Amino acid sequence: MSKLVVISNRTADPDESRSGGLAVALWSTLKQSGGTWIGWDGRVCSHDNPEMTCRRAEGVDFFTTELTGQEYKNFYIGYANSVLWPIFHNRTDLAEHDPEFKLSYERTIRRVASSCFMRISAGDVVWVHDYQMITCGTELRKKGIKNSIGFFLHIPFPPPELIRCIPDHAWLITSLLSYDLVGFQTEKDFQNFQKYILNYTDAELIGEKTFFFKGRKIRAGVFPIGIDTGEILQALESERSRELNERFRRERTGELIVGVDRLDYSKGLPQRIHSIREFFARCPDKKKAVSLLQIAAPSREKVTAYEKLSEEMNYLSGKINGDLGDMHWSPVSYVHRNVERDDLPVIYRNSRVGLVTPLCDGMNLVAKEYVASQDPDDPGVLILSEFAGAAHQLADALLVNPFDAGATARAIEKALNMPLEERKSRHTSLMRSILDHDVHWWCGEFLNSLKEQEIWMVA
Ligand code: ADQ
Repeated sequence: MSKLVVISNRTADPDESRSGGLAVALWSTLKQSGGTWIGWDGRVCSHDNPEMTCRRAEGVDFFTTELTGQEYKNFYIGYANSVLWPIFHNRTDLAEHDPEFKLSYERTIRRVASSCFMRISAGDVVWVHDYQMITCGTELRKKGIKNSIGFFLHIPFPPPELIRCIPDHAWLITSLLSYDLVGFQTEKDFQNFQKYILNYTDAELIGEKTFFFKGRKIRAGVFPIGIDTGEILQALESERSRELNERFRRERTGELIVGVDRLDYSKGLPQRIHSIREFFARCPDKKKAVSLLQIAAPSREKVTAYEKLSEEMNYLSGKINGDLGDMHWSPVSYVHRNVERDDLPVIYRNSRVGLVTPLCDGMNLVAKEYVASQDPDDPGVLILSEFAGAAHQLADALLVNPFDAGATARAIEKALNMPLEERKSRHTSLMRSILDHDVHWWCGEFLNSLKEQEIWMVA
């Protein structure tokens, strides 16, 4: 029987609450469809021959590998997160170019692809995910895999001028043409991809979002990722949530603004603290009546830029509290850790404003989770960066430019003063979009498009 084989850098750990949009979305998907999930287990081994280990949980076969110390340093910290992530997020200034990084990326993916090869049977549908795995399709094809292989990019695809900053960019991006279907979060990402392909490769455009390259047809498509709304409603009804909700009601005074992110420079966290400071300068009467709860999950702590961001956030949150707070009130509660996933919906529901202000983001699931967690009879207001992919779908949020602290401060003021009727009508419209395009819709759309794509070879 044919199965779905998912390949991504990290797999989810079914026993652990993990932050990270890809793991959250794929776990929801695979729990429903069943299949195989291949990826890194998050550990680094002390020898040079890591093996795949197998485990079955909730109908999913997990095949995971450790990374060697060199792979961790040069593939994961190096090429994936010190070259590709910053450049794809418009931060060429943070990119570090060491030739060893690229070699390690190539070697690591070749090793992972060899392990995958043994687990793929005829008829299986293979779905590769994200920037850490771009060249996996090429490696699988080299091994003779003829199955349908799809690729989904969770992060933005930047304009060609940025891609060109990557040494040997043609090698990297041409690898995307070894897939049968390449999926993006937004139309803008697709347009950037198309511009690159038509200007820097020999591929031809032969139809709408369809390219021809070396005897094969490659389709591209836009598949904005969604959330599992059922999981959120279920979490809200649990005993644990009821207790947490009770605690919120007992202990919190005043209105809460919430931010939930991985601690990543793409998420605009320092700018968010500046906008909160600006808000209190603009609305001094709101002091003691409003505060920001910023939950920031530790992420990629071995990458220098993330270490610096962590220090900056410690400084900024301490400084605003020192400058504006008093013995009974702090403008910002900064929580630098993962929180239990099931607790997030209650935290969102108890927050009058969801402040989601990334500087650059493929989609942003927190924006959707915040809306889906609200009480429809008394919903909170979403403030959303116009630079998040989610802004293309959630036009009824208060859209802001996160670089403009004054504009964000004005949006916070507007959100806190918004009449109930307007909150309800915005919430209804946002919910409609979130329900119509949830994670199961996303997965179904992508896999149906992949299955429809007959593998078209020129004799
Ligand atoms: P991320 O950059 O990780 O995802 P996002 O889409 O917001 O960003 O997903 C983060 C997920 O982790 C959310 O489900 C959130 O609830 C959870 N999370 C965040 N902080 C947490 C914390 N402190 N404790 C517990 N859970 C936490 C990447 C891309 C995004 C894209 C997703 C999915 O960068 O643009 O939306 O993949 O494609």
